[in-house]
Amino acid sequence: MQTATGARWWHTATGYQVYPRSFADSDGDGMGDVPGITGKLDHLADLGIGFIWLSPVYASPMADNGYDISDYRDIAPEFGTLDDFDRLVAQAHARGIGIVMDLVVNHCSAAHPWFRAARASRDAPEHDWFIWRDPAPGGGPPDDQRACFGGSAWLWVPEVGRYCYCHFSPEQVDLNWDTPALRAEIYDMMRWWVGRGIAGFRMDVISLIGKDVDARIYEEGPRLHAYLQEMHREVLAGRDLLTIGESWGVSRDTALLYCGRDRGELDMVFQFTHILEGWDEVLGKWRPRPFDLVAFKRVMDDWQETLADDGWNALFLSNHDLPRQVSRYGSERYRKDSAKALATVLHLMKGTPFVYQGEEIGMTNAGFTRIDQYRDLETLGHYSEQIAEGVSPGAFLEGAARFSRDNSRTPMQWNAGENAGFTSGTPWIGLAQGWPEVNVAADRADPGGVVAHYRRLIAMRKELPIVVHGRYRPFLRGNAQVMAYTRSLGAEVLAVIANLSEEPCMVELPAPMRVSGEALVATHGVRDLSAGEVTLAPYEALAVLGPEAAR
Ligand code: TEU
Repeated sequence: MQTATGARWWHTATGYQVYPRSFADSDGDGMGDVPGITGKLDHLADLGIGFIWLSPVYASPMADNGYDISDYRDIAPEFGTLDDFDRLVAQAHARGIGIVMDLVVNHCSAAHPWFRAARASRDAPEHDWFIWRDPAPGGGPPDDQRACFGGSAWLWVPEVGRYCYCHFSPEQVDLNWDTPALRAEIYDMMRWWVGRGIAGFRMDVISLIGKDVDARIYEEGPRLHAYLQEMHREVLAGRDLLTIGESWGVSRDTALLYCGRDRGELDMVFQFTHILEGWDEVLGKWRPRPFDLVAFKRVMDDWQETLADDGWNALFLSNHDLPRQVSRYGSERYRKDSAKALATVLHLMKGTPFVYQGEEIGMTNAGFTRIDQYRDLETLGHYSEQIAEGVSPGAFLEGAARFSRDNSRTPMQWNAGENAGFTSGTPWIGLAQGWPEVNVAADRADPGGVVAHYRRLIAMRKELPIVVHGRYRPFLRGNAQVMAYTRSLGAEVLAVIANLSEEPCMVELPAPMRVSGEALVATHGVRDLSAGEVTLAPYEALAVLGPEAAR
C-alpha cells in the first residue's frame, strides 16, 4: 500500500523472472510446469525475493512459447491447471512472495476463438478486434511491412478476402486497441486475474498498443497513453498492484509519460537502451558489438538521472529474450566472480532489480553450434531469411551463439544429476554447457557461491534505506575497466566499485568515494577505500557504507 511517504512494497523488493517451460518439470514430460515452480519456492524464498514475474502460463499453441495466447482465462495443459495456479499463488503468498502475471495483449494467438470468429466473417463483432487491410490493387499484401520474427507482417485470410496485421509472426495476430469492446474485454480479464490474488502485471510490448500501422508508427503511437490511463482507471486504480511495462521504444524523453507519479499509468518500465546500444546498426542482434563498458555506464547513469526524483527504474541485464549476462557483460573464464560483480553494480542502483532464473548461479549461454539445437521461432525465422539472402550458416550460428533467445531458455540447472535435475524425461531443449559444475546444489555448497551473494544483495535492499532511496552519483565514467558510483542519503554514503574486466586494475578514487566504514560487499576481502587508491582483482566488487567524508 502507498504510505504517507509514498513508499510502495516493491520499492524494497527484488523480482525474479520464471520462464515456466524451462524452470522445473514435475511430471516428466520434458517441459517445466506450474507445480514444478511451486516445488521450488523454498529456493526463491531463501534468496529473499519479493515477487515472481511469471512468463506466460496461459493456454497457447506455444508457437512463441506462450506469447501467443489462445485462452486468457486458462492455464496451458502442459503447464497444469487453474487449481495448480491457485496453489502456486497461495504457497508463494505464504512465503511473502507475490505472483506477477505476464499480460500479453498487443496480440493473441491466431488460434484464439476471437480470431476464429473474426476470420469467419466481416460481420462478426470480433472482426473489428483485429487490424485488416484490403489486398494491394494488383493483389497481394497491402504493403511490404515485415514481421519481427520473419516474413510479411500480413496474413492472408481468404474467408474474408482481407489481410490481417501481425507484428511478430502469423501465429500472433495484433489486437485492434481502437475497439472499445476489445478493451473492455481485456480489462475484465485483468480484473479476473486480480481476483485470483495476483500481485501485478508485467505488460508485454505494451508500447505497441497505440500503433498506427498505416503510418508505420509502432512504438509509442498516438493513442498509447490514453489506453494506459483508461486501463489504470478500469483495473489498477485503488489496488495495491505492481505494473511494469515492457517498452523497446521508451527513451529518456518519454519514460515519465508511463511511470511519472501523477500520470495514472504504470509503476515502471523495462527499457532496452542498454541492450540496443550493443547491437549492430544494420544487422542488429545477430552481429553484436563487443561489450563497451563506457557506453554501457553512460546509458545506465542516464537512466538513474532521468528517474531520480519521479518514476522508478526496473533494473535488469538478462531475461528470456536476452543472452546470459555472464556471457554478454562478464566473463565465462571468471564466471562466478563476474556474476557477482555484475549483480553488485546492478542491485545497488536505484530501482527494482530483476533476477532472471539461473542468473543467481551464474549460468552461461547455451553453447549451441548447430541450427537443429535451436527452438526459438525468432532464431529459426531469421536463419531462413538470412541464409536465403546469402549469409553463411557459420556466420549466422556465430551470432546466434551469442544472441539467440534460446541462450537463456535452456533448462534451469538444479543439480549434477540427470538433466541437471530439471526433468526425469527428455528436456524440450538441450542443456547449456557446463551444467555438471554450474547448478544450484553445487553453488549452494560454496560459501563464496553466487547464490549467497545474491541473497546478500537482496537483503541489503530490504534492510538499508540508502539502497532504496539514496541519490545516485557516477564516478570514473571514462574508465573502461571499472564501474563506480555512490548512493547518498542524509549523512551516509554507500560507495560501490567493481572491476568489470579480466585484468587487475589500480584506480585513484575521487574524494566522495573515499568512504571508510562497513564493507557490505567485499568479494575478494576488505579493502580500504579511504586511502584514495585501490587495487582491484579481475571482477572484484566492493560496497562500503560510511559517513559522508568531511569536506
Ligand atoms: O518481446 C518483445 C520484443 O520486441 C522481442 O521480440 C524482441 O524484439 C526480441 O526478443 C529481441 O530478440 C516480447 C517478449 O518478451 C518476447 O518473448 C515475445 O516473443 C514478444 O514480446 C512477442 O510477444
